[in-house]
Amino acid sequence: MSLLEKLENRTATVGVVGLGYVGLSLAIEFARAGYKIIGIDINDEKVAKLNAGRSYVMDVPSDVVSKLVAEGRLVASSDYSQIANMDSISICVPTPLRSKSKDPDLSYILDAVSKIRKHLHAGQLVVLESTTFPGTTTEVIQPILEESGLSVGKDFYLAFSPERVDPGNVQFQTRNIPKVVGGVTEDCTRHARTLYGNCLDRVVGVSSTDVAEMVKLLENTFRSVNIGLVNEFALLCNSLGIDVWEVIDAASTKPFGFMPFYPGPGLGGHCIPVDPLYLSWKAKVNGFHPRLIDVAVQVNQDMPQHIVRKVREALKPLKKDLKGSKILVIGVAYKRDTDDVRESPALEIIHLLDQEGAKVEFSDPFVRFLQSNGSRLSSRTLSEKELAEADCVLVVTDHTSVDYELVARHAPVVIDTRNALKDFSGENIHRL
Ligand code: SAJ
Repeated sequence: MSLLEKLENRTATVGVVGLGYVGLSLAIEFARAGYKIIGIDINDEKVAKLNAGRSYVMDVPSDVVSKLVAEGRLVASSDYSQIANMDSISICVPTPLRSKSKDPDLSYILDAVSKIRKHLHAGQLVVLESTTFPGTTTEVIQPILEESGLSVGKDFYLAFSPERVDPGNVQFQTRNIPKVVGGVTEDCTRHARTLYGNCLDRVVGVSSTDVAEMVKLLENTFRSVNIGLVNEFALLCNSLGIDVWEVIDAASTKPFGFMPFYPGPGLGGHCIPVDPLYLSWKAKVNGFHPRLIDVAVQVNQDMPQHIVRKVREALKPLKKDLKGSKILVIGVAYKRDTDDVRESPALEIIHLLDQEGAKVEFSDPFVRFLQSNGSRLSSRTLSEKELAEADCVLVVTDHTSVDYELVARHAPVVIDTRNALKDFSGENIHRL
């Protein structure tokens, strides 16, 4: 039986490499569609948890995992030789930035693909899902896999399909988020579309892996640039004494041609601050300077410094300077109602305040501890006492569960970077 037939009749054994919030969610959808799943991860703890029927991903319930494991439909391993038993392999490993140069870090992809190559055989489909710059699939992955002596489009099939998982989003989950798929050849696209089409509500085929890689980068660069625009708009409104939040709310009444974005203390998360830099890196390598992308990244990266300036300004009437002042930061996660602090602007803001000699504490219902400048801060319980003892309170993340009325009443000065205190007024409240 051909690979295409096995993919069509769901007798294929499907592999997922990288069992994080993307890979595990995808593995569950493949299993639900009837395929037998082998998951590969280098983290033995994750492998053990999954084989014990337990999930570690917020959007994947443990009872779903335990049922599939009990039925023998889902097995996890850290042994890459299992690749030989798979008919298709979807790669869902991280694509961060190098810490110093801020250039793309493909080390996770290269590690996974070089291990896959050792066990690759004719009749397999490989799909890369990790967000990356256009050209990665054909210029980086394909040559490594063809070192096996196998040829793409003839012996094995290769495609790119960007992940669009939005952790915590209850409306859009892996199954009902349209999936873009682009293959190296038409036959590659056909094989990938057959697999994903059997599992997900909608598959969108595109003409190449480059287009598929670029689609995801456009999606997230669109957000980065629009957030940069609205952050600059906030600074402009600030200088004109205009309430930017009121302007955005009123502009949002336009039923077409406008999409609201909101200013904030900066850009966090592992997608939006990263993806545009993958794109601009590739552009520059090809001699194109994407000015708009880079300027937006800079505006967003400068927001923490702007926030620290606002704290300094707010302390002046109290005859206080940052040095020695006690600052209470409310919310350190990168966005509301999540415990994820990756790239959170709060980390940069706390670092800058530390450098100015301020004494910084934080309170976040989702985050218990924070490493800052070598010391470990623990989340304070929000109380009248905590608020009153601070010289300045800084709302960085607008978690919905926080009692903002308490903050408005008892904070001597509060700088609200998220309009979380929109229902309250007072001389002590300073908005972005
Ligand atoms: N942010 C603003 N103003 C805004 C929107 C976001 O300052 O108007 C900030 C957030 O506070 C956060 C950062 O930008 O610090 C990123 O926020 P995000 O809402 O873009 O959330 P992410 O990072 O979880 O982005 C993911 C992306 N999903 C994928 O890459 C698969 C993105 O494409 C989604 O649009 C986004 O989730 C989403 O809509 O939730």
